[in-house]
Amino acid sequence: MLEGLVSTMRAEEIWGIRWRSCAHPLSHRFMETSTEKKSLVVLAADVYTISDLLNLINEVGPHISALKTHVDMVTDFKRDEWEKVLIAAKKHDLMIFEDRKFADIGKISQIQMGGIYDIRSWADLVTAHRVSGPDIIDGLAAGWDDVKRIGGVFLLAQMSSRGNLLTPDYTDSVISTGTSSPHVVGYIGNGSSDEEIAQLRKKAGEGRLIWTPGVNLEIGEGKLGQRYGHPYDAIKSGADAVIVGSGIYNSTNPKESAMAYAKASWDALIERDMNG
Ligand code: 5BU
Repeated sequence: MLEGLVSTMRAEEIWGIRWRSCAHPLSHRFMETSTEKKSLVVLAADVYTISDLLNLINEVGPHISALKTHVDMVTDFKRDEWEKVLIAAKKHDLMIFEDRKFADIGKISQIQMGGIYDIRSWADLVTAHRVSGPDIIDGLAAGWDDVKRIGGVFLLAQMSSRGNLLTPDYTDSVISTGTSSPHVVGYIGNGSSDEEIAQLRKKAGEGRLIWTPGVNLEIGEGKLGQRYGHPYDAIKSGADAVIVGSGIYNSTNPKESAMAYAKASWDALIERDMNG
């Protein structure tokens, strides 16, 4: 109890204006976990089987602050086996962030939160496009409501892949929707570009998280149009978490890599002025 209070105080001190400006409880949960672990790394666990997922979580769990999944990539998915992933995530105090990129109308998105994967019953956070209209967010929130859970939405405000269609005007509309919805925890930004992250932070203000994929300690072009920036630069430019996949799971030593990403991200946060 006292330990919890001390860690809350510490997160508040470290995150400063972000802590004070964000209203969604899951944004505070993320800030607490990341402060405790000194890591702003969200693991993109893009592996294909539940056992590979479990091995990866258990190896790097102490050095990451949330777990990003693509559940429809898991070839041996069974709802009861998936429970093992949930238990492993809980053991390492990781929120589960299903990168489903919902994009349909509100009512269908609500139904898609159920279905085979039943995302609403285990995901704390999901991604969504703004392209179909603002009601998608209420649809997703209704999905969680159907199972008496609370979750949060990350809207795609930018993307890391080259040639994407998320123009600055589109980003403005995303921010305006996000600002007026209590269910929007934050935005996905383009981690490969410091300038784009800085612009997004300026547009988003202080009251939402920005998480950025397209991050690798080796910057440059990735496979099939992916682009990479450095984790330190992403956080320094205004992101609150770096989403890292292959930089960790494809490395010869995932644990050491996770620690290196954690250090780069944490150092940048400490050097960033969070007093506003
Ligand atoms: P990588 O291996 O670190 O490149 O993996 C990046 C992950 O982030 C992967 O799961 C993508 O689905 C995800 N991603 C992305 O790369 N770029 C984007 O703009 C968005 C998500 Br949105």
